[in-house]
Amino acid sequence: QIPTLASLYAANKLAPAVSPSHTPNANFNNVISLICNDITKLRVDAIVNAANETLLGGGGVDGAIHRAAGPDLVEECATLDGCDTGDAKITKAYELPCERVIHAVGPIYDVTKRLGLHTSLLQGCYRKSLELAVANKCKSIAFSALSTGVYGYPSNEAAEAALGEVRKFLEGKDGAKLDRIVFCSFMEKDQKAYEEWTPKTFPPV
Ligand code: AR6
Repeated sequence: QIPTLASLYAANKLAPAVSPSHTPNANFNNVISLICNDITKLRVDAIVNAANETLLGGGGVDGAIHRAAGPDLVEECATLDGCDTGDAKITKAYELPCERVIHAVGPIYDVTKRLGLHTSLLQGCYRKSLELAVANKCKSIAFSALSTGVYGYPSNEAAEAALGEVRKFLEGKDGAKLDRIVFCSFMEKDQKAYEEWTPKTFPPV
């Protein structure tokens, strides 16, 4: 039975820390939700940051997450020795309403496309983030739209790659260990891309 979005809010599974101005607008296979909101407000087990290889903070969603988490976050990040593109590392969440932050380093589109590596690197971020979530007993995870800001990845291509990789994970051996995967957009172009690609990737049964 598919839980209603209202019941998820009531169960605190997908509750923004402040009154939501948007509710999730899709719910496929009982796991996938879309939301257009500030990811720092989501009270899920883990949120996924669009970081850079230093893991020491930056602009965009990375800046927002570090500002909301407080200075302890960058201190922990500094102990991690950076992170390769296509990979991810996990930290505590400090003053954020979620429990953990997964810092994924998405590919810079132009550079990696020239090498033909853009898709596999972006998908690597999603796969590694899901693996880290499961390894750390997180049941719910919210992704920012990795690489689609400063790193220049076109929203449609990114949504297709992200959803495809998540579907693969859900069909794999650990697929049942997560009960909520949220794609958290911030700009309309990304929201539109997820609204287009979610039903294509998870056709209604
Ligand atoms: N909540 C959710 N999504 C957001 C928020 C927010 N508060 N703010 C922005 N976004 P970007 P990238 C969306 O540029 O392209 C940083 O400086 C935004 O609309 O943050 O992976 C890092 O340190 C976009 O869809 O990350 C790296 O140096 C998405 O987050 C570099 O930027 C990602 O945009 C990474 O570039």
